[in-house]
Amino acid sequence: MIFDKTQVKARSEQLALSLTRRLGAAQVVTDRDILESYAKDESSCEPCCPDVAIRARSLEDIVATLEEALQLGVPVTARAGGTGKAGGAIPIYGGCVLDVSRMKQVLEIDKTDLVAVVEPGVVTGELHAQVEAMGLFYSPDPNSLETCCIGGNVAHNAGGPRAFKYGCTRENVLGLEAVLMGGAVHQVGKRTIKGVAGYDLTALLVGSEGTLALTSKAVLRLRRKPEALTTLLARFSDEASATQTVARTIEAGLVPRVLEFMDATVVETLRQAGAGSVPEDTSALLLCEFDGPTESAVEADALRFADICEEQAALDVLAARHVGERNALWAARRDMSNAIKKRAAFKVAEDIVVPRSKAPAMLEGMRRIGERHKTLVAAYGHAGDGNYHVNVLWDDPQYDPHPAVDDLIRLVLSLGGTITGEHGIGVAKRRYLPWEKSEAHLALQRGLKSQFDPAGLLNPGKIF
Ligand code: LAC
Ligand code: ZN
Repeated sequence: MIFDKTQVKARSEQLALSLTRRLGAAQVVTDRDILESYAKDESSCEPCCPDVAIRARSLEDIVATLEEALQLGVPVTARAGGTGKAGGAIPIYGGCVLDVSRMKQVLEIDKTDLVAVVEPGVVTGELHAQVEAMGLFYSPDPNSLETCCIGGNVAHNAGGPRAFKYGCTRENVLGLEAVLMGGAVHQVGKRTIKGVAGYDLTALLVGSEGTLALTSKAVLRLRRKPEALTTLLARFSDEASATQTVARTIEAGLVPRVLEFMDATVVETLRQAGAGSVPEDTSALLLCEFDGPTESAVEADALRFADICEEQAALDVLAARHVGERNALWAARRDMSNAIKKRAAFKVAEDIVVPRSKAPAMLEGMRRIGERHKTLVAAYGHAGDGNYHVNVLWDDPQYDPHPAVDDLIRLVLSLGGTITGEHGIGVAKRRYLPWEKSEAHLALQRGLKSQFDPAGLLNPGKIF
């Protein structure tokens, strides 16, 4: 559905008036300067300013906003941390941004049921700290964990390095309180591990990018906090040895919680960030972590991993000697997306996935694409999952990166992969969705969208 921005603006003024009456002026933002702060996320997609923003503090505020917005025909884009990488939180037709970042309560942490019930504005890293202080563990760890929120993690099915062992957000959400456009509230899913009562709408809503329903509460799966942890850094003089090591590690039945790959350009970026001393002859790195109940179990896994690295001609395997070293490594890795941005004037960041067995072919193909299109290409990411963040970097303002990115996407699909592993489609990857999914399949997906949101007002212009 396409919206006329002038009409949307006029209707949004009505919405601001009616919600000022219902919620009070403090929660309704119409000041242009503040609205600008809702115009973009952490993608390179074109910003667009909303006409009004509502700062929700409760379920009732979300319900009121969605009731009035449906009545008046105003598009609503939900926003929590605003850290998305595909433009999902950008209100591309204007209208209303529903900001849930003030809904920050952790409502419940249950040590027996191993669940946490949280509001959508809870910052993921803050939830980690809170549950870890109780000996518990919430595993999803998107790299923006210090600023991203559970609401956005749910909307995008956020991943992160630990997804290799523990799954992405979807594998760790048991249930949701979800609000439909128009304000109907549904309790979706369960608070038990098992449960097959009806269709699995939790799985559908997680990753639906705010286009089907909005999250007002999430029931999250907790685990016991692993007592032991070891962090290893393996250096390789070529990429193929690193990807072979990933394959052999999995075949050996090892389950590191993290298995991250960095290519030579990324290694150089890491070096510039001052994260440990990485010698110049390094063409690829694997960052690997094992966690478990005891030091001895973790040590045995680490030794087995080191053997595999040696068999694949690793230059060396270093264990982080102390917490400071581990933290420095992770700080640099977590900031990699920003650090790479500084390597060139412009960048496009892709989030592709290939079957793990196809990683060598993907990296080789990626290099050829870089040469053919005369651009620097850097890859890093969650090698255990076959999920690589491939960055196309260039300096010339006249350079058009699309042919290179198009070739990359063709390569990924030819290898049986998928166009996005954890960042979502948003606006950034809409162009490529029909390359991966048939028209008939997209029609089925659009049918789901119109079942949930017949008026097409929830986050319009995203995904399709
Ligand atoms: C990362 C983000 C970009 O893994 O997903 O760094
Ligand atoms: Zn990532």
